[in-house]
Amino acid sequence: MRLDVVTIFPEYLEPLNVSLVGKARARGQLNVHVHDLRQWTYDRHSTVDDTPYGGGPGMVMKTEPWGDALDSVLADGYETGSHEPALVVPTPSGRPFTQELAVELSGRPWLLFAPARYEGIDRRVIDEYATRMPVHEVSIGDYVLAGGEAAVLVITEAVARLLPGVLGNAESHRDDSFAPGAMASLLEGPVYTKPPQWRDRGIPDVLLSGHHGKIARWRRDEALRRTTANRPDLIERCDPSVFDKKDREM
Ligand code: 6GU
Repeated sequence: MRLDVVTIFPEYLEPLNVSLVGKARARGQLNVHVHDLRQWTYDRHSTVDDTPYGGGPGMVMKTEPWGDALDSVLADGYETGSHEPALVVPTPSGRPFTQELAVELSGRPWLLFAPARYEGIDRRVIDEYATRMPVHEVSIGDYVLAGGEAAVLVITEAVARLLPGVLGNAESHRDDSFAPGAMASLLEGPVYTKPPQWRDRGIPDVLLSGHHGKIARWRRDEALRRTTANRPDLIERCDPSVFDKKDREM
């Protein structure tokens, strides 16, 4: 998969060299290019923003740098054999980013990220590229960040770990909270590892019982308990048929 990020803060994307995404790059599973938007400004001050038409607070990112940047990055990608780009525009006004969208994006050969600072990018840029490729305007949650760069890191990590061969164990994401169908979309319960005794704390006996049926039942009870406490909306959204009699006894 090829990833391009156009940003006024290329250093903000340094974490893409680290950990899972960094390793995927080193192995050649991800081909990442970070570009400085100011490369595509031609005035003395490298201006990327201006005041909004219609008035109001803040600044709007200008059409020309974004248009020239995206054209240039697209031309380079096509020349080097990439195809079918999708444009991802992180914005608090976008559709919620979900595991389902992460799965969809992980199936594409080429993602182009356009994170904005300030009040956003002039609408004409998004409308223009939407005539040429799928555009996903996505929000990573109901809070406001100073810019979309942190969201690019979030989305990239969620997508990269779904690529074939990136996670060591292909089973690792089967039971993920939010994986389509996994544990009927319940949150995952608590986990434990050695030592069996730490300070005055042990681990639940059932996990040492070797009884796989009881362990599975315990894990599901814990998942239900945690989901009810932290995300009652997920329980509401479940098809009632996913609950069995023992669930209802909780
Ligand atoms: Cl994607 N961008 C910004 N600036 N703020 C956000 C966001 C994105 N998602 C939630 N808040």
